[in-house]
Amino acid sequence: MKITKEQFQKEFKNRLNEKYAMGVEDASANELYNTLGSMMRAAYSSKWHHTWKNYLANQQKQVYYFSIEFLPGKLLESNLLNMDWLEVVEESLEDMGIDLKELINVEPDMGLGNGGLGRLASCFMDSIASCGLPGNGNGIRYQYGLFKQKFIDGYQVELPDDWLNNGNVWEVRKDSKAVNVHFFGDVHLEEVEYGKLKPVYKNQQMLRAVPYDTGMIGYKNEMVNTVRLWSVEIPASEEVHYRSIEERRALEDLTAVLYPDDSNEKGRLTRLAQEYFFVSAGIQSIVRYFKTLNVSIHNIHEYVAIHINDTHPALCIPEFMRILLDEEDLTWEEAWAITLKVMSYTNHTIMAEAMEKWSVDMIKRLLPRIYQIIEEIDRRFVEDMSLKVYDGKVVENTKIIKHGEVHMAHLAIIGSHSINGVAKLHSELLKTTVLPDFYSIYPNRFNNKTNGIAQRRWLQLSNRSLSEVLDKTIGTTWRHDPLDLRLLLNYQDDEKVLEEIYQSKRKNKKRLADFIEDHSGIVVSPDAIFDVQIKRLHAYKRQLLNLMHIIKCYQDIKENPESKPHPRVFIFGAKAAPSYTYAKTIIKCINETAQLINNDPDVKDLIKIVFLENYNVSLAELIIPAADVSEQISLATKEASGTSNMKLMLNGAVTLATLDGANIEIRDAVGDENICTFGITKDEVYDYYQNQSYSAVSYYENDPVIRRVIEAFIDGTIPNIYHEGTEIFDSLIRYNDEFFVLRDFKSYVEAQEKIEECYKDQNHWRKMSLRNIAHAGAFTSDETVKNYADEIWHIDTLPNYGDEKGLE
Ligand code: CR1
Repeated sequence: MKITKEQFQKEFKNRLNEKYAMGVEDASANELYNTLGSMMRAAYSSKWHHTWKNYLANQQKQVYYFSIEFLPGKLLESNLLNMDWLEVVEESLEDMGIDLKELINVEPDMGLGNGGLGRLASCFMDSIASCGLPGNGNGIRYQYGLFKQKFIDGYQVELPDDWLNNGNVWEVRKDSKAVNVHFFGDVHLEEVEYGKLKPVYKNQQMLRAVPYDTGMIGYKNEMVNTVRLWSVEIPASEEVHYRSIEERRALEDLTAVLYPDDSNEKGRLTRLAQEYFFVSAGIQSIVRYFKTLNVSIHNIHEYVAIHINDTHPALCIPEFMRILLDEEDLTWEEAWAITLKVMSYTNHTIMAEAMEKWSVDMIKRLLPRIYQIIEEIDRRFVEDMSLKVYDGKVVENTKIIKHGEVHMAHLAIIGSHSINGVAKLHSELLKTTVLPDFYSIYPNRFNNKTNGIAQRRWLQLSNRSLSEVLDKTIGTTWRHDPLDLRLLLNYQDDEKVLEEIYQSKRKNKKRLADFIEDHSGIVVSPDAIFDVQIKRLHAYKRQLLNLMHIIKCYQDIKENPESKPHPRVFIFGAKAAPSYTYAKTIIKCINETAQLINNDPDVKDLIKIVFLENYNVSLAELIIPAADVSEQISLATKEASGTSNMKLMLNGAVTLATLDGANIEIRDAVGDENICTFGITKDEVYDYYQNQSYSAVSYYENDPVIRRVIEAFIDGTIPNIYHEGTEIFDSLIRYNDEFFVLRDFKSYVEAQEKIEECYKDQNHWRKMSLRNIAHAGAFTSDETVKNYADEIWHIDTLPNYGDEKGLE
């Protein structure tokens, strides 16, 4: 999609005039942003149309990625990059006296996800389009995204994220593609013709699902795929039933909010209804499209792959069965064989509380026909297993319905041909520890697909200065093929290159330091070590371990005022689920410790703590390029993969890591000498569990350093945390420190000392940093989605993709 400066400027002015009857000088940043966005959309719409026309003409097999979360962040800049418009637009706007950055600033950060899972889905969407693969997203158009976080007196306060307030230039409402979704009512099976049972419904509630499509533009390849997000409305025929505003509101609530909790939601019924709503709407629209191909429904698996991203869309399985059975008149056996070939599932966590279960009563009431189908899937599974060699215990452990609950992961596994984890260790644990019975039943279904990140957003766009150094040093091929970042290894002894990379890092640190000063009033020096932990606040991620180390450093300085550690800025970004009190307690403690340390003259600016509010994709784009140290310190076995570890490495940060999730693969890629690992291993963790031999209190009693740190929480050293400090103390000592923080404390401190030592030897540090960048190409989501495409979805690019980039 090429455009010249002259064309752009002319068209831009015309459009601004047409939209707002204004000239450039009178327009606000928002008006300019909307003008640019709508102009871009007009420009890629024909490619978008072409892309799906080509898929249709070739009867191309497509994947539909069902995810209850997508976390794209801002789209303006990445769309410009992928359209190959970025430079021309930047320069053209500048000629007109407009700074592109100001337009980027007014775009709302689209936050329809909680964290890693949603962001991964968005990286995949970018990569699928950029690799020319036929794939689409399917999700929910939440009216409110993940809450906005504010700190008041050090406490997290949640505010609504009304992101649609000023409209959304990227989406297209497709009224003609709306479908109806049914809830509640009574259902019974009637013999409509001899031997054929059909469901008959009474008193159902019908809702309208209206799709809003967003184009996913491939990187300079002229392809545009679709993410389809569904919004609820009241169908015209049903209007009479909902006369009061309250009644209407209750329905419209269905797609109003993203549940900001990965584990225990309130409003469970609404959440379950959300799950069915986007699943049913998505599958209906897939089947409707498939029918235009004029192919027998018996062959739908040759044209359609459906991916279940974590268990939230697991109802895909019974919903697809419902359509094949009730609407397409297939037999159970036929329908089941097809469903298995179509469905695949990714598990993203082994944390027990995040394993979804729904009460039988609730599913039965909300989705009576779907419940019948789940029951039948389960009945046949149990029958089948009992005929085979499996003992009763295996069957008991794997069935879908037990103790009045429906186990969604079991449904997803039984109904899919592929089950994958998101890093090598995690996939191994699924087989050996979390789901061993399923592994014994379906050994061939289990596989690994290590996560990846979109290097376009996480390097090309967010770190322009490093990108320029790379272009100058190793050429530009890395922009298409990130594995070429390896070429950088040829320059590890080149002082000039090392210096240039360092200067680019310093520039990014300066940019972040300015932001920190503007937003929190804290002054930090770009010459300090920027030590970064950015991720959701969760006990297993152990932000507490980080805080305890900071307190130790503080106590060391107080005790020994002459000590001269290298100055450090500890940077945090993290939201806690609103109902997760322990996580909120940790936020409060970090904030109060920051108050104490940042204002203590004895510290002489050797330590600063900065907890930036409202961590989101845009903030990550600012922090990551400025990081020196990447904190990946979860308890081994608990972090399925992590993806910020990959983003930070790609930007030259050195990882300080436990042997957890993808950290292990990062270590294998960069080698032991370019990463700092510490902490107990998975085997040690499981040994402790098995022998129940962990005693946190003994660390408290026997290690004076630990004792002094822990006491700071309760003895008034850190002010204003009377209750919170006690809660932390109790979690560690009374409740035996669930995530082995005290066990790993000493080795963490040692690892931190090693980091400091390496940093002080700048030449050494710069080499470590370079090697991290050079090896990060292995962690791109382009590679990850290609593996999904080949090994799970069995999809391919258009036959002529690459010559004509797949288009007419
Ligand atoms: C995991 O905790 C992983 C992402 C993406 C998260 C994290 O380690 O990188 O998924 N899981 O795979 C999650 O959000 C609900 O589960």
